[in-house]
Amino acid sequence: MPNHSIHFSRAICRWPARSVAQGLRAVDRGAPDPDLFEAEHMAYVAALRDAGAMVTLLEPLEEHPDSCFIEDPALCLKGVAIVLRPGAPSRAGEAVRLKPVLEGIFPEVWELPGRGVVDGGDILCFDDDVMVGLSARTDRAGVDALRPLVEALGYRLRIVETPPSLLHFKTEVSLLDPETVLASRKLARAGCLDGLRVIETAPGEEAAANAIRVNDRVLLSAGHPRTAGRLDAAGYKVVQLPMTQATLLDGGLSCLSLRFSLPAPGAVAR
Ligand code: CIR
Repeated sequence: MPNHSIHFSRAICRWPARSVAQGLRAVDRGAPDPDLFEAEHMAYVAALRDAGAMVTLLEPLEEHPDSCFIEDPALCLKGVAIVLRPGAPSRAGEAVRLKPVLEGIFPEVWELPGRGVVDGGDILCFDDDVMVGLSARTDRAGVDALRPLVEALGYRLRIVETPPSLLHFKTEVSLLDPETVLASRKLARAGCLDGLRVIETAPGEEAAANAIRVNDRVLLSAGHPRTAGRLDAAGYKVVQLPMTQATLLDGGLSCLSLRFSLPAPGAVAR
C-alpha cells in the first residue's frame, strides 16, 4: 500500500512511570516532573487518537524509568513486530516486558537474533526503505542482524552514521511524507539524506525535527514557531504538543509510541 509509512490505524504507548524522574539523560538539566510528564503524555495520546489511531495504552513499568519511550524496544513493519535489543543496559528489560504485549496484537512477532543492539529511535522507515543510524545505542552487529528481517519484509536497508552529538538518528530527523523529511541542518548537511526532499528546522529549533507524521497531520513539539511556519507554508497540517518533560530525557514525539497498521484478518500484508 503506498504511503504506509505515514498512515497508521494503531499505536501503542506506555504510561510514564513515576520513576521517569530517574530516566537516562546525556546532560542533566533537571529531573522531569512525573505529574507534568503524565499531563504531556496524555495530550500526546489524545493527539494520536485525534489523528485516527486506535491507541493501546500500557501500564507503567516502575522498574524501567525510560519505558514510556516505547519506540526503542521494537520495530513494527507490515503486520510484523520485531523485538529489538536496546543499546542501554538499563533498558534491556523493556523489550522482555513488551514482547508478550506484541504477541497479543500482531499476527507475527520476531526477535532480533544475535547479540548486537538496535534502538528503534535509530530507524527511519519509508515506504520501501529503512534507514538505520549507527549510534551509541545501535551497533553494526545489531544492524547486520536486522537486515535480513527487514529485507524479508520487502524493504531495502541503508546504514547511515548518526552524528556523535545525537542520541539517536531520529533525534533530528523525521518523515513528513514518503519523499520528504524534516531535519536539522546538521543532519541535512551530513550527507545521509541526499536524494530526499528536506525541510530544515529553523536555526535554534533543532529539537523540532523529532516530529511524527500520523495520517493527515504532523505532530510537532511546541515552542518551535518558525519551523511550524515552514511546515505550514509547505502545506502540512501541524499540531503542536508540549514536550518539555520528555525533552529533559533526550526524548521527543517519535519515541513515545509505536505506530503501525495491521492487515485485515486473512489478508497477506506483504
Ligand atoms: C534514553 O536515553 O534512552 C531515554 N532517556 C530517551 C530515549 C529517547 N528515545 C528515542 O528518541 N527514540
